[in-house]
Amino acid sequence: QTPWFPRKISDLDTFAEKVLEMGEELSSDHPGAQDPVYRRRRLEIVQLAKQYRAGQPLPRIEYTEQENATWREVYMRLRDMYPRSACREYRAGFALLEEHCGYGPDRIPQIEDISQFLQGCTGFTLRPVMGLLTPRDFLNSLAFRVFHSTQYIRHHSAPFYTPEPDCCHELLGHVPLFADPHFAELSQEIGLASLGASDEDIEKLATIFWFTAEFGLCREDAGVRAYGAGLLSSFGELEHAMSDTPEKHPFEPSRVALQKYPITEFQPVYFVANSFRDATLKMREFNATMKRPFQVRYNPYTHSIEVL
Ligand code: H2B
Ligand code: FE
Repeated sequence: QTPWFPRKISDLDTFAEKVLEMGEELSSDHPGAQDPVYRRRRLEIVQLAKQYRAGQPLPRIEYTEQENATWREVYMRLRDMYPRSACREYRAGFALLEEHCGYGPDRIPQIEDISQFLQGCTGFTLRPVMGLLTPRDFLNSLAFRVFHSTQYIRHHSAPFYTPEPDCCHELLGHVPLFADPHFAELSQEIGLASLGASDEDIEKLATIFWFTAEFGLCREDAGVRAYGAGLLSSFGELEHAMSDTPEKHPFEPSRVALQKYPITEFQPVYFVANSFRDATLKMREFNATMKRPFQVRYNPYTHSIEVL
């Protein structure tokens, strides 16, 4: 029996209250777990995500001086590394965001502005989210070119660490690449494959997502560069990934899908794509090998999934 999957963009509203952990509560190892002011603030922000419905403007958050200061610290440190570590498409997207969406060291940009801008680049839009979604829900939304973005920021006591996605990870790690048409296509390709997929196939696709959108490397004339958000939002791991310490293998979906990985340490293995275009074509071939008794197509005019 085929697992349920969203057919129209408003179906994504059903994910709003379904978060894996740290939705409204923090785990005990979160740097903000013992700080009541932080917890109250985070709760205030995630409540807006919980109430959000498709089609509404995204919540605007008036960030505090302390929140903007944490952003500044992360931003300055990472921005210095992008010229020699980030891939060309990332740097192009980042420059556009600086120009059009208020990216800069002084304050946290607003996801409403970013979403409007990305929509004009690739049709990608953002939705606010309370925390970690299940891999199935998260991947399903990519089929609609929708990316779920948290809006709270990590705790100020640990600006270079977060155990959960926060706005630094989303806005500095993920967002710039959604301005690139080929990366957008690669992301949607993974999303479309996840619709109604078996649990086993979801695990494979989540692993592929991990080694592309989160920790992917790509080849350029100048050498190997990063495009994964987990690298581009963490200067420690970005440095590690650029070094000769980890193993690097060519991106091959059937091989990547079976690779085990640690989630709390630097990755010992990375995969290098030749280009987003090439990775998309390889994904398409891989997806054709997955058994699913139907085909799907996204209709951008109606924002809905057609089942063939
Ligand atoms: N949820 C949220 N909110 N952000 C993510 O980046 C994310 C997620 N990543 N759920 C997913 C899981 C990813 O690690 C894969 C697909 O498992
Ligand atoms: Fe991420």
